Amino acid sequence: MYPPSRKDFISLTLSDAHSHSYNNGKHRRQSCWRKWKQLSRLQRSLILLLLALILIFGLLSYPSIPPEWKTFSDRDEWLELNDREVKDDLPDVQSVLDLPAAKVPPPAAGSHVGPAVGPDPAVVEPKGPNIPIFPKPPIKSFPNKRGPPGMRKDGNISDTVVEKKQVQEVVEEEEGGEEDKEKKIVSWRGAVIQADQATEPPPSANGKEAAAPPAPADSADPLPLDVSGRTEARLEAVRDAFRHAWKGYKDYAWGHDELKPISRTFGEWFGLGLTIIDSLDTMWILGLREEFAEARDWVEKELSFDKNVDVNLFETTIRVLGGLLSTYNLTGDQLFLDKAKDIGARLMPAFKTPSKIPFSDVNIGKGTAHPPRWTSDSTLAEVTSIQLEFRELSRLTQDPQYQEVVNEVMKLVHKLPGKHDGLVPMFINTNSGQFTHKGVFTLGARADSYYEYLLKQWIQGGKTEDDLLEDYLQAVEGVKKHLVRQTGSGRLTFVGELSHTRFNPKMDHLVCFLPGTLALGAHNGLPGDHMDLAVQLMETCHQMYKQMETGLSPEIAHFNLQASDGQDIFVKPADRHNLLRPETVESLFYMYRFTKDTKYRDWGWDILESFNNHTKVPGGGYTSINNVRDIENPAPRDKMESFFLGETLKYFYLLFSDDMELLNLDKYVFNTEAHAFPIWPSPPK
Ligand code: DMJ
Repeated sequence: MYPPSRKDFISLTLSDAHSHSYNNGKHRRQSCWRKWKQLSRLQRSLILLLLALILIFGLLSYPSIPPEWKTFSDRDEWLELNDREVKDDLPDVQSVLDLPAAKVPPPAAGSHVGPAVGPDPAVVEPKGPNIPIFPKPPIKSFPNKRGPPGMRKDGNISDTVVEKKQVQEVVEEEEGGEEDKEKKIVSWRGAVIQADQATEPPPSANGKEAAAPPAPADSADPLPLDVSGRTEARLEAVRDAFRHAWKGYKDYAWGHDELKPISRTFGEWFGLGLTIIDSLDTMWILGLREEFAEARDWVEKELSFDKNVDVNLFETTIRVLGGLLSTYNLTGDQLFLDKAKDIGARLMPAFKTPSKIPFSDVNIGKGTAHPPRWTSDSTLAEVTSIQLEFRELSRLTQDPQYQEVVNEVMKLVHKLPGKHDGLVPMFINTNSGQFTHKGVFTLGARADSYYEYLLKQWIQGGKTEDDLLEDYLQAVEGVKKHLVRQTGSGRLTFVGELSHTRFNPKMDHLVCFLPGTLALGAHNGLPGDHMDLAVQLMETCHQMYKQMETGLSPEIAHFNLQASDGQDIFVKPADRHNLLRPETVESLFYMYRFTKDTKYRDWGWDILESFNNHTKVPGGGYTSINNVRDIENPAPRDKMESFFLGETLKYFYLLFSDDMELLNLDKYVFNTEAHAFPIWPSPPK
């Protein structure tokens, strides 16, 4: 027995490599095996050891191989395949890098509304004695938002980054730092992630380009250049986001209710061009005059309410009636008031019920109304969050019928039994006028805007309607007593739910309107401890974004009351979606206006970046997503809600703007869809 010579071994290998015949191959495999057996045990051990060392070395050195040298993993190939499928369906998909440069915006200076009166810079001091003052929660950061920090600093590929071949691209500056984060482009299966041009210096003023940064209304000293430059860059980022969303809507969904940006088509809900109407005042405020003009044109020539269609009273009131009234107030254009009167009158049949509690649905063509098919109940928030709009319609038309029907609802609810320290059940029956499903209390879905509108109606009416104030103050006490808790570990304050005396530590993202509303109340002279609670809840809502891998909040969060395992927030798989909702940004706007604490702006900026990173779709539009915990594939839901343009982007803009006269909160009150109405100069008749 003797080992094969090196020459034999090489010739064996080469001949194997070139053989395509099964028999030859088989024969050679056998002779190879024979030769292997002919080796001494020592020789075989040495060869095996050598192979093992090569394998270990290979595994250890794999992460440092430059990305372009790596081969695709199965998952990479799968992603690439899926991208291809999406592209095949959508022949015009453009890389975001190929998009034409964003249009230079018209000056936003014309968007000032309301008389120029100095702002109220008062920062509300804690005054009230009632609420337990919880210690401020430590700010916990979630370091893995964009991949392991070590890898990011090294300039290595982060876990959000995939090779160019996969239509996933990264543009990253050599140097680290905050600004550089904003230059990243990552895309995934059709939804993208665009380099944020906003962090670039704003275009120089040449008449057509962006206006100079508005002077801060609350300060005699001009802001330092870098601060004002950043402000303008952030405002421009919001305009860019709006233009991108609008482009998608215009290209694929024009005149329909909502854009489906991935499939590049539209969704219809009521068939009223919801996105256009919801966006009108946002375009006005952002100074997007061209876009506003085309939308106005559509309202004038195409919008008709004379349609045999069932609409939801609440949604149509807050989005359509609210959007038209707000735009009329901002522009003075009679077209919008005429349209508002038309839809307002068509919604009135909803109030013809035995109890005067309105039905949920109205056929605006036939003039008939009905409850949902499965019940004669209406949702409490829906019947008590239409008041600002109907009252404003009465003021503008001098026709009291609108305000009478909605005031009647508030009167009924005010004296109705079944409340729990000011907290209200979620349903009310349209026949009996009584609460149903008693014993369940939440500030989330189905009840949220009841609380919001108690305060806002009181403000709208010049703070004269005492029943509204009484109900609001009682409700806040009820919230503090029954629903507010802190997590065991990070001391995060949250608002849970009560189900027949059982506390459920669950909070909808919708509840994140509450910090803003509490702050607004405190600003209007209500107890200072409302502001303390607002500050704490704002922190929690911020953490609901910050602790998620995508930097975006889930629809629902669960909180941990135990200190033991150190984790404050849990998200159930079914609750991991994000619908581009506005509530946290809305509250950040109020908190910034009343405290001038710039951390609220920075938190808002992080959220805008996350929307751009994980929900922006190439070719136009933003999409809601299914999984805020999966940075690689957040799973687009293919829907851009009208409130993303009507509310979320508007509140971003107002949050970043230094112009405190832009919808001054001492002169305007926002409806629950972010449409602004003037605070009445005198009490209602
Ligand atoms: C909007 O239509 C309104 O803000 C409403 O009050 C709640 N739902 C959406 C936004 O989340």
